[in-house]
Amino acid sequence: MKISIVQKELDRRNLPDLLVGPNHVSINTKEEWEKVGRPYWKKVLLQEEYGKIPPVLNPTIAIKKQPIDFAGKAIWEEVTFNFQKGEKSHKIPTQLIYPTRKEVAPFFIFINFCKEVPNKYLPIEEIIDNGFGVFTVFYEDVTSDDADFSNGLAGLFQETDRQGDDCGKIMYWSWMASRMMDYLSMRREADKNKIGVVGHSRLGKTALLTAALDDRFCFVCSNNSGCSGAALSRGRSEGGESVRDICRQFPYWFCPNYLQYADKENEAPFDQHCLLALVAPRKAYIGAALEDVWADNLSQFLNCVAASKVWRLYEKEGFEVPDDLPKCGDKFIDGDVGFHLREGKHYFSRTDWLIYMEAIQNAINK
Ligand code: GTR
Repeated sequence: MKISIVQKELDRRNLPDLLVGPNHVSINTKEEWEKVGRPYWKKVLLQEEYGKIPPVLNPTIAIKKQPIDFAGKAIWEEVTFNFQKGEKSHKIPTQLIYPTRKEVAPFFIFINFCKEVPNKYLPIEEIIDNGFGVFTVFYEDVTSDDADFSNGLAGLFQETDRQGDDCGKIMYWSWMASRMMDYLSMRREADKNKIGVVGHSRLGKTALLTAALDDRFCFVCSNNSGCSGAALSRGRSEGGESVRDICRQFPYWFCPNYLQYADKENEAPFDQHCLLALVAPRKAYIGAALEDVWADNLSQFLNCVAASKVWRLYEKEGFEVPDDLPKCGDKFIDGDVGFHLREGKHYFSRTDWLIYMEAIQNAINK
């Protein structure tokens, strides 16, 4: 891959070297990556940005069949998870929808902003018509999107005021996606080697974190995730969200340790390529929108290039891209890392869904 223009832009970012582990040890093979590099970057990101992973709880499950809908094309079940910890418990309803005409289907685990089915971000018919199933949860049923850690899952785990590497809300949403994976991988309707995680915006950050931590997910689609998601923080583009901006408005998404990097992203021992690289050698698709300046398209694109170093340890290309900076209409989905830049604003649109499904189908059929 010839990447001189792109490389120049990337060099300007001065990123921490992914292939240098603790005590300056260099990482040269996929075995060294798995033994040293991967655990090291995971530890850094948990300690400094997202917080510790809450321990696994095994829920009890209740299933309520919904009437066959969507022109008879889909079966729909409400699956309620009941988590119990000591005296406390919390119930989370999720929706499982899969094609009637297929015995097993590839699946999206979708952490969503909306509760109803279908909804503006969840085009059930397009998903079913493309042969996929979807297992979705409304994120605030997991825990609220604010600084209150006494409700939902957070209320089960966080007993005192948060400090240090106590996790933020993104980690709770992500934890739930992994519990949905526990369940879905036992269902015969799901092809368990073809389950991915998808989310938009703050939930695109959540999706990326989920796939980074849980290698049962064979792909991730991180839509318009921007700062603290797919976008590199160092050298951000004009108008892009900074670590200071996000920590001021949404400190509760992260662990308290992250706040020290406001205006100091250049001093952080990590950048967001460390997160994306943890997905290797699986598939990662990053979606951007032209008018979504806040999510910093160039920094999301450059991350795809930077993180590909780790895919190459697996003798995979990672991101396959011509030597040019991204422009509207670009759709690079042939590699293990994909990126598209569509027209329009910050949104999870049909266009994004169709591109992700095309990318995944191509990968599955290769
Ligand atoms: C913005 C936030 C972004 C993005 C977005 C969203 O206000 O600054 O990082 O996550 O919200 O989740 O809708």
